[in-house]
Amino acid sequence: MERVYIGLGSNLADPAEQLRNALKALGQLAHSRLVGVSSFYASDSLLPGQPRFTNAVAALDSELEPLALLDALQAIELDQGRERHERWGPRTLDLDILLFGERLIDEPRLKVPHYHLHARPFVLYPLAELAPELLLADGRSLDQLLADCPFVGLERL
Ligand code: A4P
Ligand code: MG
Repeated sequence: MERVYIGLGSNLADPAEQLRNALKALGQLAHSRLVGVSSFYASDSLLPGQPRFTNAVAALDSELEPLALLDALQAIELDQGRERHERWGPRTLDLDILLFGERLIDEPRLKVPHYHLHARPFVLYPLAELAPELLLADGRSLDQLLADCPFVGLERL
């Protein structure tokens, strides 16, 4: 079993519903147990001209290997994308593996820690709810990252 942190993001018309559906799917993943979910946070998109995002972080204990988990997350993304496609256009559910135990992974399909982790408030603040004492493999603490990443533009829902 390894502790995995997953970043969830959506900017569809009802992003919170997207996140709730994704969390339901994560709760049903084989060989895994959903052990924590942060609050939901709203913030403007980093890409100009896009609707606001809703983001959250989930903690999962999993026996899956990293690439098997990535496959499962991409299946969830596709599933919800396809479901919503006719009504709201392209898929906008994003599931990112932020951390996978202590592992450092550098494969074409999978880089862990995810680059979203280090400077994005909509990742760091929800993560801090679940793992305030977290230490990264490079020796930095989550506290240090938070100190360099002010709670600006983030709305806790
Ligand atoms: N991949 C590599 N490492 C990982 C990992 N650790 N976890 C690969 C998940 N996937 C990983 O993913 C592209 C490829 O990354 C995958 O096929 C996988 O093999 P994707 O989901 O299609 O693309 P993405 O995640 O949308 O791309 P990217 O570059 O992460 O997008 P951005 O630039 O981060 O934009 N603003 C707010 N407020 N909140 C947001 O969540 N998100 C974006 C997404 C922009 N602005 C935002 C937010
Ligand atoms: Mg992604």
